[in-house]
Amino acid sequence: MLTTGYRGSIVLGALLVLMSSSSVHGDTLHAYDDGVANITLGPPRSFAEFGDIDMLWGNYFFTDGQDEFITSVSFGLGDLSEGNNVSIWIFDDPDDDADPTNAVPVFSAQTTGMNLGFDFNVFETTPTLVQGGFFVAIGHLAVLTMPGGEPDYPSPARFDPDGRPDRSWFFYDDDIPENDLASSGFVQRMDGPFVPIQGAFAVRAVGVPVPEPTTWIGMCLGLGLIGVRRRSA
Ligand SMILES: [Ca+2]
Ligand SMILES: [Ca+2]
Ligand SMILES: [Ca+2]
Repeated sequence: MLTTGYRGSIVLGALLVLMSSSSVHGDTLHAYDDGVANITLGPPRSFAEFGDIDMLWGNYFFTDGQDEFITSVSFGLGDLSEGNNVSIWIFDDPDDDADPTNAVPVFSAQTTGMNLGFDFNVFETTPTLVQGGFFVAIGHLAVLTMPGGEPDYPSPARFDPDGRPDRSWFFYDDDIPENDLASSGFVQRMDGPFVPIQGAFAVRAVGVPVPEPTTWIGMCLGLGLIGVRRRSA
């Protein structure tokens, strides 16, 4: 199910937020959306026959020249099923080929999120090492079966039709196999044949460059000298 909305009055504010957040102390903000992600995506009504649907959606990024620690993940949402539970995932891709279906989970956490319109939920991660290509994704169980009541058709994944679609992916299954994404029941890149409107998900990550080995050696030498000076004082 696709729904659209447009609020031009806050475009400028969202862009200013994007600009200010992209220059934080040399950290790298990985993002494909432009700050106005005005489309949400959830399972089509025809999927109700399968029961509740586990969803995973996210973006494939490349580190900015050297390994990075991912320190936060931010994400826009549409409407969630009851409980507002989401999971945060970081996968490192061993072959760095822009295809996350063989990527390996290196971080996951459970939290709750909200539909904040064009604003982002922010989750501080345990600093997580990624090398080259990596995939950052959000998971949510879309509850389509409600005994005794009307089915719920949430539309939790928020994306931007202006963002490059060939780095965004989504997955459906009754239980997403995070350890083997390729075996998910439904896998689609956001420029694939089953995508009615292409775009990039509103999923971002902040990466902090890992110091080069020479820098580490320099730091250790510096610390050693400090220790020597303190002992000799
Ligand atoms: Ca946009
Ligand atoms: Ca990698
Ligand atoms: Ca791969």
